[in-house]
Amino acid sequence: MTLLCKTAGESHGPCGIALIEGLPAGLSLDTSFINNELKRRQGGYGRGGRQKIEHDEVVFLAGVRNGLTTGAPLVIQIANNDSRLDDAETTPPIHRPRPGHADLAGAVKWLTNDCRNTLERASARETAARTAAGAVARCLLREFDIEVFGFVRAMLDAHAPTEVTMENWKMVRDERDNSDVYCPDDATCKEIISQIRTAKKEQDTVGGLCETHVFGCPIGLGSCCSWQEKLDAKLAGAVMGIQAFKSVEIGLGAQCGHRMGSQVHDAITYEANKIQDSHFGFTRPSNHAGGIEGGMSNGMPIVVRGTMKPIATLLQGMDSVDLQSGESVRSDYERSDVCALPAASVVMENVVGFEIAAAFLESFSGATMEMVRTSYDTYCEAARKIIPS
Ligand code: EPS
Repeated sequence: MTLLCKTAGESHGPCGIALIEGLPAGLSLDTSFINNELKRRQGGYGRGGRQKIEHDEVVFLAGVRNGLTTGAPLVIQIANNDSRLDDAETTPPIHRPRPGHADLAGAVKWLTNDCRNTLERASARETAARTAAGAVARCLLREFDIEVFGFVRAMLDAHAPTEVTMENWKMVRDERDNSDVYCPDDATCKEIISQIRTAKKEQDTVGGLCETHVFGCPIGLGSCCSWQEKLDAKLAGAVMGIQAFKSVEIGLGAQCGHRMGSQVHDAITYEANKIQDSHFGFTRPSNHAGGIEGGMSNGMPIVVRGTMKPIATLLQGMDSVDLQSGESVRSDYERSDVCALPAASVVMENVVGFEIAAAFLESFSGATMEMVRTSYDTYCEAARKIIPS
């Protein structure tokens, strides 16, 4: 069964919901891990007042019994403390669309001059539910020693030089966790914090670049057979689907267009003594492909980067049009964040995790975790015999 997730909920409605279909029965859900991802998503320097009100935690409404999935659709609820959708005084109609937000396109699409319904659903509040769903999927990945790690790589001209490898990533993760902006490099953190401060002072906003690495993927997730099954295409869709993301890259990404083939492709080596690893002994001295070739994982770490544009709600406003009068006005302002890049890095880490889990279950399906395990083990055993010994 295909692993699917739908979310529902308005930013100031009673709750956010995620419905996940296609999980095998018997998966143990690590609630403290899932809640910790939600907590990290709420954090990061640059957030506005809303996160002081919310305390995101999952409630499993369906599909779980005694901490184990049942195989039935799983429903997660995350309560909104700031629930006031029907209160016209605190949640008034919005007639002055914010450039860069969904306001104008949504108002026209749903044939209204009130942007409220659009912005409530377009809000990045939705990413709480998506993060929780991704963290659930990562509980499955961890059973197979597949780990996902995301962080903030860059903002404006500040760019962390940190190299992330299979060997050092846990140490880099500790550095990230000690940083207010989820960036593992100290000097870059300071620059990023100063840029967020400047943006705040100037009533402006700022975005940046997030990066996610996946370790331990076996060779062969995804498929080259049809474009719908390509792992890179799925990852790109998932990351581009995060509010405010405007570009996605795998490995070298756009740099591929600036190099010759010999400087892009990763030579193949075989190390029989590493046959037990998830790459089955097929190693690479470089990873420009970002762990994906022909739409399939190639055994190297998967590396995805996503760019978040600056948040569209500017305290200084921008030139816009009043949808009631047609007059030129400044755009509306609602309480918002100056920068949600650290939070976005957590969202990205988890949506990437979800797609990897979906591809994993596509390859190794089963009604129960035991059946998935058997399918995975059978595959690994056969893959280790590709080169006759
Ligand atoms: C958002 C506006 C702000 C953010 C929100 C995304 O909400 P509010 O208007 O209630 O202050 O805080 O993000 C979240 C609530 C969240 O949990 O990430 C927007 O317009 O996208």
